[in-house]
Amino acid sequence: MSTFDEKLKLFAVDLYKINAIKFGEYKTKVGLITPVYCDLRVIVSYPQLLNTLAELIIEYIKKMQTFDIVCGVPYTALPIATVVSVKNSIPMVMRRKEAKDYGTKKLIEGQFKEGDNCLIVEDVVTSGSSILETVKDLKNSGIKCSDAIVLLNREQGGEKLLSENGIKMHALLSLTQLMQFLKEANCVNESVVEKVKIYLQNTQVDPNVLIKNNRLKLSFLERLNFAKNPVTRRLLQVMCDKKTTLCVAADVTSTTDLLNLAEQTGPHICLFKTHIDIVEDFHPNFLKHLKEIAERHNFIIFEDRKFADIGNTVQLQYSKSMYQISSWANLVTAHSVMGKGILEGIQQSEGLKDRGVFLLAEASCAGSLTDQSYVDATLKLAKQYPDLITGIVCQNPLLLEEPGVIQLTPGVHLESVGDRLAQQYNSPETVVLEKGADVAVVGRAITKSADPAAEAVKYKEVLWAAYEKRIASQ
Ligand code: 5IU
Repeated sequence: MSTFDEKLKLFAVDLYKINAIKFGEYKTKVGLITPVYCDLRVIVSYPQLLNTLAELIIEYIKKMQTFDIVCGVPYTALPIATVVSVKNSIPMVMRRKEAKDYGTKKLIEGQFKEGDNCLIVEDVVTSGSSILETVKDLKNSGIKCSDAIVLLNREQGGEKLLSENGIKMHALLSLTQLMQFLKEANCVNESVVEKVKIYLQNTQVDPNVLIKNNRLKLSFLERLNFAKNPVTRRLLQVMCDKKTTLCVAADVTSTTDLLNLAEQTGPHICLFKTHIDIVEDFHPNFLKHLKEIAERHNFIIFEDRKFADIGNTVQLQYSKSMYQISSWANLVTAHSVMGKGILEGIQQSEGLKDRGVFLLAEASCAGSLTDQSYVDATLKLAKQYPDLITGIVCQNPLLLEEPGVIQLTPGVHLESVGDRLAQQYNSPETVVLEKGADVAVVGRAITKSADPAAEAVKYKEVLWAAYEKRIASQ
């Protein structure tokens, strides 16, 4: 055994000792049961081991070309990349993962030049998708990426996916080699080694399957077949027929302005989003006019009511009062925080037969309290109501397993980055190509412009071009 391998073996045993590698039955992110679990987050509590890992990486990369900068894949690899950077005097950049604060638009922190060659640092690779997310942001900032150094290759297809995307993966350890080392050191017995081997044979992440099930790569027409909710099917059809993914946010306070806006933007939108409780001269008669315009211009009326009470109250809010939302809006929004009661309440109310709900997972404004576990729980709730849920309102590309579910993203503006009340904007291209939006919500960029119809055409066209670019790229 070379001295490098000997050092690796000692390091592997140390990882086992600090519980960074565990054996038993663990649930993976996608719900599979795995007999081996690797979690390198704990390494920050063992500075000596972090130091050893950085030394191993530095020794390994001596054989490779030189790099201008290093970047760790957030979060676990950040401290690893930091130590590599410090020990090897190679500057580091950091990719932001969390939603940006109001006003800052930077994806990559640190100083770099266009064309700098960056080495990606990662702890464990399964499918390779986390590395690709980081690479995407680096490349968008003009940084070149061709190599990733990783501690452990789980040998589940990540290397292939990465190489198909132009990234060569260099792993200090493969899972098979790790098992061998641990067996030789009497940390595990033969039956555990065998279990891991069988698990690996059965759980290869096939890049082709990943791409096939990825809604972001499918056309709206293809996705129509997957949609279980009748309003979603109609929406997808309208989007294809009119070549538009634009939802106008009609935040105006008089019925005249609202009807004028519907008339002007109607030919260019798929959804017309109202906040009926901000209209000062509301009278039920005006809804007849709105419905007539919607039919004539073939768009769907969407009341952004954001229901957030117990099911019984939501049922009353949805179908009673002077607004009687359920009798004219095919789509509404609801918060997920109250759980299934809201969805049951909407489902069981009187009103239009075809109805759909956009469930809120994330907001566009700075300082919103939603976090990843809230997003995950929202998706789980949505899955339980496939016939009712039209989509999810969010700001990041959701891995919706179901291509028949729509991602709706507000906070879109071509010129502004935000308002004085914490709203944050992205460009139409960014929301479609980077944030995963299917339908984009545009409000004041259109409603406050001198010519809302012309502005709607402009947004429709940029959004549609971005969608076509997204499904064309592989
Ligand atoms: N809206 C957001 N952000 C959100 C959610 C809803 O902006 O996270 I949830 C609504 C509010 C407004 C519209 O009706 O979308 C955006 O309007 P402007 O484009 O004018 O900011």
